[in-house]
Order: sequence, then C-alpha cells, then structure tokens
Amino acid sequence: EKQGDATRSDGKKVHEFSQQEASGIQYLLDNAILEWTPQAVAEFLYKEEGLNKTAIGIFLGEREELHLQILKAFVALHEFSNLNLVQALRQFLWNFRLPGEAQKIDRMMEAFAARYCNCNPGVFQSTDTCYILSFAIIMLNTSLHNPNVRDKPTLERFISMNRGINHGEDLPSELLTKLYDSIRNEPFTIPEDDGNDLTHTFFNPDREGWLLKEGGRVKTWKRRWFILTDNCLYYFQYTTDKEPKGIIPLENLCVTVVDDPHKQYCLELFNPQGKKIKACKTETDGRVVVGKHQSYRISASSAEERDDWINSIRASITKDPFYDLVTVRKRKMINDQTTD
Ligand code: 4IP
Repeated sequence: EKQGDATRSDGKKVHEFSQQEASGIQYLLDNAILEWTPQAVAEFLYKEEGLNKTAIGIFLGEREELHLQILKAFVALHEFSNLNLVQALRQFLWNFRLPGEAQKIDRMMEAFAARYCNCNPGVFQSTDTCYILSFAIIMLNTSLHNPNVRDKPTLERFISMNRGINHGEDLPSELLTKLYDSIRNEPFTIPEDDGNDLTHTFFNPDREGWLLKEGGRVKTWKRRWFILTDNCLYYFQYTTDKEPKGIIPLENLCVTVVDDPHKQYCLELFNPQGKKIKACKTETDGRVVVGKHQSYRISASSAEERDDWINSIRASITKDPFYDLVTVRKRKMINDQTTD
C-alpha cells in the first residue's frame, strides 16, 4: 500500500538513509527519488518506516532555510490537540533522536513548543513557557530514571523549580502534578537507544578522591586529592586545603586509558590537537603560574576506579547543552516582560 510513494521505487536507496548518514536524504533528492519540497520531505521522514532516527534528528536540525521549512512541516504533521505536554513530548521524541548540538536542539524544541501551543491555545501564556517546561520535563525524566542521579526530585521540588515560568506566574499545580506523575510512572522511550542519549546523560558527574599525578617537567609522582566539578579538575595536597595546588580546565581535552611502565591503572588527559594543556598551578612560594604539562598522567588504585574517573571526566567534558538553552530562554522571557 506504500507503493505510491516516490521513494519506494528503490528499497536499496531508502536503505542508504537508514545507514546513519544524514546526507542519505541528499542522495535520494539528487537522484530524484524524492520530490524536493518541504512537505514531501517532511512526510517521507515522518511516515517512512525503518529510517535511522539519529539521521532524521541531525537532518531536521540543520540551519538552512529549506531545512527550517521541512522541520516546520514535519512538526505540523504531529497532532497534539488535547494531549498534555508529556504525552505530546512522548510522541515527538519518538519520531527522531534529539541531536547533540545546542542550536539544533533549540530549533527543534522551539518548533515543537510553537506547534503544541497552536494545538492547545490557552494552556500556556507563550511558546517560551512551553519551551522551558518541556526542558524541565526532559530533565525530570533523567533525574528520575537515570541510576547515576542519586538525588531524585520530589513533586514539591518539581513544582517549586517551575515557579514563575508562565511569564512571572505559576502554572496550575494540578497540571504539574499530572506531568510529574506521568514521567515518574513511565520514562520517555528513546529511539536507537545506546544508553548515550542526551535525555539520559544529563546528570551531575562530580567526583573526588585520592589519585597519583605525575609532574610536568620533573616526572615525580605525587599523591593528590582530586575534585572534579564545574568542568574543571582541581588537585590539592590535603583534603582540607582551601587552595588547590593546581586547576585543569577540561574544555577541549580528551581522556583515555594509558599504559605506564611504572604505575598501574593510568589515565591520561591530553589536548587532541597536540597542544600544551592550559592549566594553572601554585608554586611552593605561593605564586600562581601556568602549568607546564603537555599531558597529565594520573594513576588510580584499581582499574575500576580509573574507569569511573574516566567516565566522570568524559561526562563533564561532554557539554550538556540543556542548561544554557533554558537560561537564555528564561532571560528572554524576563526581558519581554520588562519591555511590555
Ligand atoms: C614537581 O616535582 C611536582 O610533581 C609537581 O606536582 C609538579 O607540578 C611539578 O611539575 C614537578 O616538578 P617535585 O615536587 O619533585 O619537584 P604538585 O604541584 O602536585 O606538587 P604540577 O604542574 O604537576 O602541579 P613542573 O611541570 O612544575 O615541573
């Protein structure tokens, strides 16, 4: 019954798009298998079975005008009338996988919020409120269902976290309770779930503990108390020290397991471009100077501990785009209110 669609003429070519490649759709278009109109492409992405949902997410998030139109048409194919926000999000987030890039997420969630408000006038004062609450729900989903998050938010906390998001006013607590219960009873189902989805990885990667660190120029090993927080690695001589001996900003760094002839269970922090690592350290006389490490070699006391650190450092380096998006949107809402 699907034979009528332009794409079905060559199953192999459709298959190309299922192979991860976002450019697969370009292939279908270039070979005139698919009509190049926003509506036709959107319907293809929405209805065609077996497409790679990660590729759909990447494709729909592109910035070019035509892609924006396709995204709009794609979102318009969703019927959200009389659904609560969680029900609508379940539908929406099942049809593609949210890409990792902040600007793409922003465009897709903006389109979603606009469509939801269109289908359900009067529920929210504006698209911004719907957008912010959608993120709050995605974060709630992670907090409640990711085993790495120990501190599970209660309903009261969820309600208080969302105070004032309806342009300074509170949303009805019956609504927030319903959304909270729905997420608590059933997490979002993520397509092509490899355990690495944004809606899962949102958790606090902080960690602290004793590790051995090799010196920069002089290769001595020192036992140091390490704290991972705010995308930085701090090390101290004693756990009670107020000032760290060194601070390593993790931005743009990579971390990996490494074999060392002298120490077991080593990990290494390095700059993938081969550049020296930008870090600072305090000299014995108290002066703060730039670190001299080309890379940092660090030894843990077991393979398990080493891997835990590597995972936490990786989670910390992988910038979570959600925070910034929501902050920007909340600021915009406040500005809109004051200029009204
Ligand atoms: C020192 O060796 C320590 O290993 C320092 O570590 C290290 O600084 C120095 O590296 C290295 O020369 P000695 O104490 O044997 O002199 P810590 O600061 O933890 O005491 P880093 O930069 O690793 O903190 P250089 O690169 O400053 O020489």
